Amino acid sequence: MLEKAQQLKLQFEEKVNTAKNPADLEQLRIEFLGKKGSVASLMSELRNVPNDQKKEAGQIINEVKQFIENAIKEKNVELQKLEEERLINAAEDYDVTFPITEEKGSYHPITLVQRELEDIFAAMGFSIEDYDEIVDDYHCFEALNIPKHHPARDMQDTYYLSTNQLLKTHTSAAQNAILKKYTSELEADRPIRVIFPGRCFRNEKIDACHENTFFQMEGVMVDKDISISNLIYFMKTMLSEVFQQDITVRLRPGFFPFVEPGFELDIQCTICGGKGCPSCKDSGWLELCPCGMIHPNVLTAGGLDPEKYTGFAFGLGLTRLAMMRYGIKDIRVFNSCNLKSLSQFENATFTQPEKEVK
Ligand code: FA5
Repeated sequence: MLEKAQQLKLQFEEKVNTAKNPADLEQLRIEFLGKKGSVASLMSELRNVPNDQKKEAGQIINEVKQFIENAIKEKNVELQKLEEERLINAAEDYDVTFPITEEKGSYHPITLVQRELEDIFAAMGFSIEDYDEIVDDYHCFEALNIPKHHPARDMQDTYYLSTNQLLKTHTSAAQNAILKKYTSELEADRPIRVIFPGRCFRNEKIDACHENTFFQMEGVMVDKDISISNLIYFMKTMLSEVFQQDITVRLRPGFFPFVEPGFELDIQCTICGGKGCPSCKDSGWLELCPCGMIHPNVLTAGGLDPEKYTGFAFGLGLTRLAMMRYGIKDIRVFNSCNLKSLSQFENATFTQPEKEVK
């Protein structure tokens, strides 16, 4: 046993000197100290050693094991040091006088609002899904009961690509895929509850409340007997959670081919408190969350029986919600890359009307 242990030690010493980096060393560790490694196999041979020699043989093996463990540790320190030196030598532009800054990055205000909403909806049992930004006509329009002549399909509104595809104009473009993906929920007697935030693109004239790239958050809920009351409950809960206090909203009829009936949920402008300003185009209100009961044709296109199931959908304007949430007067700030403006919201609470945020 002594001979075998010494042989193992020699074998290890030879190999450890050839290790060039931490990965080689890890290989060695596994080879010698792993569960099926050489030390373990030597240990298993202890059972063949006569009882009166077992103790001494065990000690010898343990000493070799200890030796290998220590040698690996030492070699590791040596290799790490060499690696650091290699990196320093390789960095041609390495500047030792470069100031070390403690400045931290921050989340974009839209990310903050999106995460807040995701938490609120997740607490109400909603799943969160992501969807493509490049879609086809079927998903963006046809599956949503949007007829061929509808103005939304106009080149004026939609960015078409040479591949016959288009940039998603609204998050509703994911509805069909989501309904199909979650059919199993209904089969298991559970409602479909999903939100799917995303970036949208429209060929819009840009002003204080319109961008050509903005974010929406869509949500759908489908089950037996879902009604407008469910829709209103979820909208109210969501808004009171986001703003953490009463805000004034109004619901008015709205037309979207994919819902029937459809509504526009407007929020009183929190920048001017309803008096009228450029952020709300002087109306005192901002269109925030169109919604409605999912049209039977949309349910059918999604593979669901409209005789059996009903549901609601909403398409929240996430960028506009962030404006109201943080008192940002001009939507163009969001895509401005102006870090000074964008980094001040991480710890912000709801901004009261008239409170200025530069
Ligand atoms: C839609 O996009 C529908 N897909 C919403 C919907 C979903 C209705 C489900 C019914 C059921 P609309 O075009 O109104 O609707 O846009 C929804 C929201 O996105 C608007 O209320 C607004 O808050 C925001 N939005 C729309 N266009 C812009 C834009 N150019 N810049 C910033 N936000 C915008």
